Amino acid sequence: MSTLAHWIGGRPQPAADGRSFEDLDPATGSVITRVARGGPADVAAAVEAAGRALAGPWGRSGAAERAEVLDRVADGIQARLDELAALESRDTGKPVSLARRVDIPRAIANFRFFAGAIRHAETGFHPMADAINYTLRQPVGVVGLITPWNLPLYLLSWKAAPALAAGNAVVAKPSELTPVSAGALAEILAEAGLPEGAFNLVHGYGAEAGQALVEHPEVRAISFTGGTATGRAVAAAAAPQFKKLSLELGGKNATIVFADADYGAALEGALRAGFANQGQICLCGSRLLIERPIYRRLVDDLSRRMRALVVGDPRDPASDMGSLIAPAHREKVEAYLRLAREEGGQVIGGERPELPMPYDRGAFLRPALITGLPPGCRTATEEIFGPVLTAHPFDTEEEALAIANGVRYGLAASIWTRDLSRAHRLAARVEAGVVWVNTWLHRDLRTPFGGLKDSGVGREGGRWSLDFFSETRNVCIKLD
Ligand code: TXE
Repeated sequence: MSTLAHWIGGRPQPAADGRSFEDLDPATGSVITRVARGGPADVAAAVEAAGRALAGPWGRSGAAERAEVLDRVADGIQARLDELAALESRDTGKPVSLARRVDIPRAIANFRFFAGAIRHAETGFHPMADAINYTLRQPVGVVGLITPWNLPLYLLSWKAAPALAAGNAVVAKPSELTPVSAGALAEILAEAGLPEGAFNLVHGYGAEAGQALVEHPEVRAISFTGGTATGRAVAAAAAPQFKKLSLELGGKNATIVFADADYGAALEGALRAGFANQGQICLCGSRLLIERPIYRRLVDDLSRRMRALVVGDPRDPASDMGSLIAPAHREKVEAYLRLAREEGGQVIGGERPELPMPYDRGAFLRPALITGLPPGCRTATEEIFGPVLTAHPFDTEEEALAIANGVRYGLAASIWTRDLSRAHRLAARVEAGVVWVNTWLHRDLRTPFGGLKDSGVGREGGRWSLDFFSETRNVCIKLD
C-alpha cells in the first residue's frame, strides 16, 4: 500500500522516523492509504524549507506575481474538480455531490478571490503638516495552518490562499482523519509554479505534529480551525511566544423562525442548516427556536422531510447524507441522543440505517430531531457536531434572544422573519459573529468571518485574512 508523504521543500518526504498511520474511508471502514506520521523533526524540516523560500525569490515576490500563481492554482483545482470531489468524499464520507457542489468550488473560489484581493490591496497614507506616514504591509513570515476534517480542502484553501497572497511561507497540518486532498493541493501548488518551500505539509496527529507546529519558535502565526477544547490548548501553547493567533472554533448556532416568516423557505433553511454535511459544519444551525404558533407544524413538517432524506452510499448522486467522519464520532453523537432521552426529551430519527455491504461497516446515522427539552440542558448547549437538531418553542422576541444567547458559543445565527425591523433589531443583539436573515451559509468572501465567546478569536475573510497574514508597520518621514 502506498504512503501519503509530507510535502517539504517542494517534494514528497517520508516521516523523519519512518512512522505512518492508516487513513480510513468512514463509509466502508476500508483503508484508503497509509500516511506519514509527523512529529517535531518533520515540522522543523518544513519550517526550515519555508524559511529558505522566504530568503529566496518568493520572499521578494510582488503582489502581481503571487496573484498569478494563485490564479493558476484555482485553474489547477478546477481542472481536477471531479477527481478532488471523489477524493474528498472518500476521505470524509460526505456525498460526492456535495463535494462537487460546495467543497471543491469553494476551494477554487478562495484562490481566485485572494488573487484578486491582493491585486487590489492598498495600504494607508497619513499626511501631517510636517511629515508623512505610510503603512508598510509585509508578510508575517512562516505561518502555521491547522485544519479540521469536516471541510478539508475548503478550509485549508481558506487559509492557504490569503497566507500565500500576502507573501508568507506556509506549513500546513491537515486533520489526521482527512489528509488526502491536502496532498493533492501541494502538487497543484507546485504545478502552478509556487517556489519550493513556500507551501509545506506535515501530516500527523494533533498532539504530535500540530503541537510541534504551534510550539516552533520560528512559526510567527497560527491560524487554527477545530474544536474549542483544542483551540484552548493551541492558544495556551502559542501565547508565551506572542504568536499571532486566529482561532475558528465550535458553535451551537440558533435558527430562529418567527410565525411571519416565509414558511416554506424557513423549513428548507432549517433542514439544510441542521443536516448539511451530516451536521458537521461549525455553522450548522443545531438549535431550532420556533415561535409558538407554528411550533407543532414546523416540527411535524421537518420530521417528515427528515424521514425522506436518503442516507447512504456517498458515491450515489441520490444520497442526501453520507457517513459521519468516524465510528468513534458516531458513538459520541449517539451518546448525546441517549443523554437527550435521559434528560426527558423525545428523539425523532437518529437510527443507524440498514445499508448493504460495504456500507454496513460505515459510520452512518439518520438525522435526529429532539423535542421536549429545556434550552439550558446539555444536549441543547453543547456542540454535538452531527445530524442532531433540538427544537424549542418561544413566545416573544426577548425570549428567543435569551435562548439564542444562552450558550457559551457565539459563531452564527439565522433569523427567519418578514419583519425587517425585527430582523435588524435581533441581528444587532444576537451574540454571533455571522448573522443570516432568511438564508443560511450564504457567503461573500469579502465579509468578516469568525466567532464571539467560545467560538473563537479573530476574523478571517477578505481584508481580515490579509491583515492577519500581514505585519503592518508605520513609516513616518519628517518633511523639511
Ligand atoms: O477536532 P480537533 P476533532 C469540533 C467538533 C468535534 C470536535 C473535535 O465538536 O466533535 O471539535 O473534533 C489538530 N495542537 N470541531 O478532534 O481536535 C488536529 O490534528 C495543535 C469543530 O477532529 O480540534 C486537527 O488538524 N493541533 C470544527 C485540528 O487540530 C492540534 C471542525 C482540529 O482537530 C492539537 C472540527 C494540538 N494539541 C471539529 N490537537 C469547526 N469549528 O469547524 C489537535 N490538533
